[in-house]
Amino acid sequence: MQLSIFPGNAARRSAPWLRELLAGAAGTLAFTLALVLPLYAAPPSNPARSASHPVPGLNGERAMVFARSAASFGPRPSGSPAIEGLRRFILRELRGNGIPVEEQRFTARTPAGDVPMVNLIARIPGNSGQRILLTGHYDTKRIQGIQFVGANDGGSSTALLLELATVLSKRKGATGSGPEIWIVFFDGEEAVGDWSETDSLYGSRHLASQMEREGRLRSIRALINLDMIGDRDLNLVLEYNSTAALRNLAVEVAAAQGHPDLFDRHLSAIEDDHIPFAKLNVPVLNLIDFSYGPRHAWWHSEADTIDKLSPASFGIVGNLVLEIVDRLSR
Ligand code: 1BN
Ligand code: ZN
Repeated sequence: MQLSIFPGNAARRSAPWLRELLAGAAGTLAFTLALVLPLYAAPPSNPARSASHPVPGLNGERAMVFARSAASFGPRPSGSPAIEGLRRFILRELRGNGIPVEEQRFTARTPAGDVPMVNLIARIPGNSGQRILLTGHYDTKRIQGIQFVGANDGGSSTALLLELATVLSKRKGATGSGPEIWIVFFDGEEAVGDWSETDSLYGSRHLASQMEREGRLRSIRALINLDMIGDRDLNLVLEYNSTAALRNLAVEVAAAQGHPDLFDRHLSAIEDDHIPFAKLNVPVLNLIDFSYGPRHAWWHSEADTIDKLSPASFGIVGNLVLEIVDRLSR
């Protein structure tokens, strides 16, 4: 097996930027440990694989390696050198797998002044005229006085989107039938100051208003947003702002895949990157685990580190998303 600084195709690149090298070295150590520790290296226990609708290829361990790499860049607020390093990592992974990616640059007016931001949009072709958007954020909240690395909050969405892009590009590559799949890495999900309608969701607000201007919203069959889905103690919010039909579909698919208790029983509203699209009547589904640690204490804290995540959680959410995409593509 190949040992590398970065997983996948990035390993074959030369002379990376120093920060990436340092960050990558941490990834190498972790990846090496994964190889020598049999318990860690064991395949994820993933009932979805053996359930009625197997989805070959989704690899929770690989997503875990991506999350470790993302977190190893350290705090990655919008406009920072660290988020630029992660962006280059994401671009190398996607382009190295032959997936075209657009860098959508814009300037966000924030309470701390103008901040340059970049959404990354990977496109997997489809010929039905419809689109499914799989989205998540790759920035982390700037929190003064602590080393907030956002392994789950920012890292897990980045990681699972990378894994889904890899799997979907291989699965759909041959035919290109069905909807076009966009894998969108949003910048600026986090508020710079206190969360408000104008200080949050910069990247998703930018893409939603651009698509509205261009008359492209009607082509979106669904937008599925992922956030904080790597929690080793996984349970997902039954999210109020999500479109009821998609929320019900997610619950039904989770049960069919052997996870009848994956979702909460009661509805809770969470503001996240699906909101700007929901406001424009796009069908949306927000998949988020919002009970992170005892009394949610790991959220936006120094405790949001890679040891709180598990490959099994990535496997469960990844297979759930793939099956929903399949059903919406029929
Ligand atoms: C999710 C992760 N969010 C921020 N980091 C969105 C959010 C903001 C959720 C405020 C609840 C409250
Ligand atoms: Zn956050």
